[in-house]
Amino acid sequence: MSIENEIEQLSEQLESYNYQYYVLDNPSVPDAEYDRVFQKLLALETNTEGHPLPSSPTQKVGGVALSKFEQVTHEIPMLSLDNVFEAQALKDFMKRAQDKSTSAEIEFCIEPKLDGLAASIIYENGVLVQAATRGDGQTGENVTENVKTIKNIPLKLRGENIPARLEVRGEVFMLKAGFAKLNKKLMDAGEKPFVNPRNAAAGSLRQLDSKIAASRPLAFYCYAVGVFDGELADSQFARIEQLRGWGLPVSEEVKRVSGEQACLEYYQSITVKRPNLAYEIDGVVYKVDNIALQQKLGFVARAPRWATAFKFPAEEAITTVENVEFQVGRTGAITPVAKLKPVFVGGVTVSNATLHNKDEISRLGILVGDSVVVRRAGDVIPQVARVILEKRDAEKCKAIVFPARCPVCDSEVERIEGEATIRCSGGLFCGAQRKEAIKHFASRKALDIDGLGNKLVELLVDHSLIKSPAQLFNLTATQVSSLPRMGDVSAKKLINSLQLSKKTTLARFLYSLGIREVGEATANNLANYYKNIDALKDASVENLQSVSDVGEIVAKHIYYFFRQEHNIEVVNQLLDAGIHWPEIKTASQSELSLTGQIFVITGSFTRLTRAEIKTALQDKGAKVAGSVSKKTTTVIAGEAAGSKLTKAQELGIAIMDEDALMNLLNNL
Ligand code: D41
Repeated sequence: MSIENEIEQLSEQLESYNYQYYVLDNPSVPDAEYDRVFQKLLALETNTEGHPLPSSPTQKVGGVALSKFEQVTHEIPMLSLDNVFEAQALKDFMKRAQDKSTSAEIEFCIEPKLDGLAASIIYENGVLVQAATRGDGQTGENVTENVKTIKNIPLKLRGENIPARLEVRGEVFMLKAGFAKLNKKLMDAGEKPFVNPRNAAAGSLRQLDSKIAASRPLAFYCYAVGVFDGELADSQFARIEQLRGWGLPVSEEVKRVSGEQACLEYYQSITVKRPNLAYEIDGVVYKVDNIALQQKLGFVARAPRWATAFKFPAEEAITTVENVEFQVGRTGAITPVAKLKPVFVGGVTVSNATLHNKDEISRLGILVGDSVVVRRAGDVIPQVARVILEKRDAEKCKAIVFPARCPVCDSEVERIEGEATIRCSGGLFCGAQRKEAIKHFASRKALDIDGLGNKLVELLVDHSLIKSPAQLFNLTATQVSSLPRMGDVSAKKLINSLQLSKKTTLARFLYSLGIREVGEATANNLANYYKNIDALKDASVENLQSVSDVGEIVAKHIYYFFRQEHNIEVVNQLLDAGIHWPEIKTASQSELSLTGQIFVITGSFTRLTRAEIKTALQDKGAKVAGSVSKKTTTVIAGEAAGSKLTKAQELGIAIMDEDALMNLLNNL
């Protein structure tokens, strides 16, 4: 085969891979195979006898750097699009179109309004020869080199009956995910991030260095035809389908419908879909579908009378920060909330916006009194997008001061180093955390109060029957049966299970207190280590860290918890209510025969769970670690043990299977 033929064949192969991947979104070969063919083609093209085809896929990676963009005059001006903001204005538009038609109900082609920038691409004999921005509609900039690098734009069209000359028009935009990644990359490199995907798309398309443009996650969807030489279908929708057939990218959301009702339904359904779309849209475009009717309608000024955009309500608005308050969440996290001068944005009046945490506040550099841009996208909580520094009146602005005590219960606020969030340390005591704390207290792994589910806890708190877990034990059957949907029988049952739940274990009790980061396993370890609550209460941060699995952060949470007067009060109230547990006996030296040994458990077991094995070993004084090191004494290896077993073998550490373990435990 000649070099030319081979180049042609490989180019076609890669084009087909690109089409499957970027247009059909259905990759046909692994990336490695693509790379292999790509490298092979590149080698042939750079060979002295070879030349790249004008539409070669190797052209898609960029390389040419320009000193400026050439001007391009559009052969047919690129019109603009009228906007409407209300359903009534849309109905008027449709009525005007309907009045020019003889058919009973005219059809509309509906497209999502992509939020990017308009561009024109010209194909000659199916090969991409020029791309330009819309500019002012008459002249734009020649961005051919950059557009060629956009992944879903074919350099060569496929299929039948391709017009000898074809200008497609559409929107260049950036996928939401790509935008987020790009901004992270820019910030990591100490550069300024883009404000939104549209600016990012515009900035990327106008890069003079096409290598940079190639690295930007741009995409393109067609929505119109400009110049063409040949036959095209007679409706907007059918033309879009034609373009799709030639391998050009078209939004999946383009639909054809009849009548006003269906048009409004589309708007509703796309509003719901909007947050889940991979790209930003800022409205819906309605186009009279029939081309003959389009021509009859003509255009006014620079916009066609046969198309209009129904824009979503603005998602950004400017207002001022009047104050910053601190909200306590159900888990104790304290969130700064900007109190705003009410402003209409995204279809609703907004007077609060979350500021998330300290890091976000520093990122924004926001002060009380600042003018800010508020953003509300879809149903998400309104956010402060940025501060308008030009509008800052330094005299009237105040720094945001974080509270030292919980605004709800006045407990001390916990600040963990390296964590942006601050938290109320009130736990069971804090009103904001009340419901969650009681739900947790009653849950299966805590006091396991039968019949006291989440719904009932909410009812009890909402009807002011209880404020704290301790008050559960003062409830009477009469009080409980007065609640909606509670009969005498279930009320009595609840009182009975409350009674039964008082007999528990120290581990369950510790877990039920809801100390941060103290889960079931840690509670178990603490109970086994301290044996009684007083010893735990008095333990230092350092001492707490000798407990298995307790590191500095957890130790600090525990220490803090027991330094809060009201937490001690809650614990005492619970003990006074009659909560008790069997004494944990202190093992004598002879029982602690595994003291000083470090075990690692790996694989799965048939007779005991891993948690049970761990407790059994710890009860005998052993430490159980999570990973194998030189310090490990023995590795207990069950079925399907993996890398830990291999490591133990490498380090020459003793290995015990399930039988040997059972032997050990039974004979200690
Ligand atoms: O998605 C869009 N942003 C979009 C823009 C679209 N789906 N269709 C459009 N159709 C037109 C006409 C009817 C004039 C061909 C447009 C635009 N124009 C447009 N975009 C920017 C200026 C004009």
